[in-house]
Amino acid sequence: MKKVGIIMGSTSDLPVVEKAINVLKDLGIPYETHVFSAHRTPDEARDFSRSARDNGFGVIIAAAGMAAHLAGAVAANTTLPVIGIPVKSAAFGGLDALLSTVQMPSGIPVATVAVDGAANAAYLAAEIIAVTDEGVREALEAKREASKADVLKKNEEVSKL
Ligand code: RP5
Repeated sequence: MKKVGIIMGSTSDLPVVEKAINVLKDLGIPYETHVFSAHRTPDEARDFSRSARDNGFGVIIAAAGMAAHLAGAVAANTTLPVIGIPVKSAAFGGLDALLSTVQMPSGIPVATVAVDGAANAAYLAAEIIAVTDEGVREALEAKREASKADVLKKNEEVSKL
């Protein structure tokens, strides 16, 4: 199975990124986690991105806050699908990171999830892996069924109030 690369601009992003790690663990998808900064370690970020396909990755998740150029810088150096997580910081409620991540030029897409939307980044990565992996497809479908059963149960409880 292809691996998911999870990279973040700083260890300060880790509390958000952990939600993505937990989803991938739960679905049994192999992943690697790294800290690469588009600004502080641009050479390492570029080298990782350029070699990612040959190193067995199928998709890359990139999380960054503030002037969040990491996902775009990764996308510039690979044709693997790149999913961006804009991370909320003290200023602007994460709008700065959202716009920096989502506003990519034509031809270099970054599939951007919600601010701090790390769980959905992992689910989207899983859906990409599931295009060619039957086991992951089944795991995703089981998750959706469990989520549906949970909401139906809550509906029943609420309707008795
Ligand atoms: C970004 O700047 C990182 O992704 C992080 O969200 C933000 C702040 O980084 P630190 O100053 O906490 O290392 O590059």
